[in-house]
Amino acid sequence: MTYLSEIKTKHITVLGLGVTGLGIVRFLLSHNIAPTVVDSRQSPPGIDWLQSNAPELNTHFGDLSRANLSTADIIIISPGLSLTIPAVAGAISAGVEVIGDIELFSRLNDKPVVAVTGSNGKSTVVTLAYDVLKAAGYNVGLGGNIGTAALDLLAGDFDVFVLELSSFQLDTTSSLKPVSATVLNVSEDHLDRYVDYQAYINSKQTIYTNTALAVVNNNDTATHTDVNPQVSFALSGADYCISTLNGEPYFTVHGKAILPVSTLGVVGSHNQLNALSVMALLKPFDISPVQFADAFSAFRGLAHRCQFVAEQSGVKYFNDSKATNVGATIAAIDSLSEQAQQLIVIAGGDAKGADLDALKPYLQDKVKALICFGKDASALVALTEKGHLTYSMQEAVTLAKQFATPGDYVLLAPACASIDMYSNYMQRGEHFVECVCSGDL
Ligand code: UMA
Ligand code: ADP
Repeated sequence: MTYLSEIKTKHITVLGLGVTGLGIVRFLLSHNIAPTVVDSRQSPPGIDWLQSNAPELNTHFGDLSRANLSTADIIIISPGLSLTIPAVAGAISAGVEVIGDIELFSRLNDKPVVAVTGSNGKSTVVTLAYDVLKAAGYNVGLGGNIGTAALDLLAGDFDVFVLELSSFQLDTTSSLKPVSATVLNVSEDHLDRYVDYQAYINSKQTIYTNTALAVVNNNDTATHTDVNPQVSFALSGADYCISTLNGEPYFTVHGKAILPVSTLGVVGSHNQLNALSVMALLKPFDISPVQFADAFSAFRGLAHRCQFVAEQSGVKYFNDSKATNVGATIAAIDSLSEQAQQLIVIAGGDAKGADLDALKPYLQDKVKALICFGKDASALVALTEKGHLTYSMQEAVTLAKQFATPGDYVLLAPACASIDMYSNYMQRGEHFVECVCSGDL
């Protein structure tokens, strides 16, 4: 690790003390590097850990303009902070090198990395890829935006890393050299952080820069690249696609049927696409059809993603609280409406500046009622005459129960972030489950 000896002489500031910041601080301390730790919050999430484990470090919590960021040699910034924040932009103009944790990881790591970005499906795809690699006997490190700071993985004895990368993480990364990389899909998200949609697409595209294999979604031009070699996935007409053999649909690679789609333990065409992308991403590894089948059949999906909650009086309830943007809500409506008599959708929260109009045709054709609450509820209600405004999850679920008749599905798929009313999407999903299952309703 020669880069480590190089930075031992530098003044390093870790900016942000959440999951990422703590991962960076722990890593640096384990190599006897003592950074300055800065966070704009007076009491950042990692403060207790820091006070117990490294009280000797220089810290600044609060207003970033008073943090002397320009005096650092290197700032390692957390993804929740934009490079355009004046104090950060000022440091960059003053010549300070600003990198993210994935960049530091990439400068130090010499093991193969499978890298995944996209607006939707990232966590599902990296988890399934992890499961397949495990089934094939690899010792796998899974991290990044899915929740484990990448630097927390570096000390482990892994053969390969599977990293979920957000556009925020990609914006501060230039040395990543994945063995395979994909932009799964792109739809509007995070427009509160990017000047426009194209800037968000450009950010996602940087995952391909140094990859040995680009994996593109044939049906989404925003995922396409000139980088070669590349393979494509799509439900039909791609290198990795679905074809029918003796009347049964098969996951198919370059025209050769590999394993039945029915092997996959999760439903919905979006999950079939996710499985195809996993097969494509793992092309550089020696994975047999049996190993794919073992992992695919055991996969039950992740919590808060189109998760079945309960059946009451012939009505099924699904929690897709992780549908934090329009694209994910469309995928959920599309997938569940294949089975439901009619769908009642609960949506709302913080739309992060997104244009919600893309939902309109799906609400028209497939949805009996759209029940909304939260910051951008009015904008959602205005999309359809089937819209109803409420003021809480409890009220929304009560109304959904009134509308639902046997055979209907009630789906929480907010198309928005949860931060206007909840700590995170998990808390929102759990509240939905509580409201659905509570006896008083
Ligand atoms: N913050 C401040 N001041 C600071 C630092 C952060 O106000 O000085 C705020 C940020 O604006 C943000 C929040 O604190 O609202 C968290 O930011 P952070 O950078 O400290 O976040 P971490 O705890 O390090 O978690 C990050 C990812 N979060 C974000 O990018 C916002 C986590 O993804 C990721 O799991 C973790 O690193 C490990 O890699 C979460 C996420 O919401 C799940 N990601 C977005 C998404 O998926 O849409 C991109
Ligand atoms: P991410 O990590 O990108 O947020 P997740 O796997 O957590 O992705 O899924 C987020 C949301 O997107 C969920 O609501 C899920 O149902 C939906 N989803 C999963 N895969 C896809 C896909 N391929 N296309 C569109 N939506 C998807």
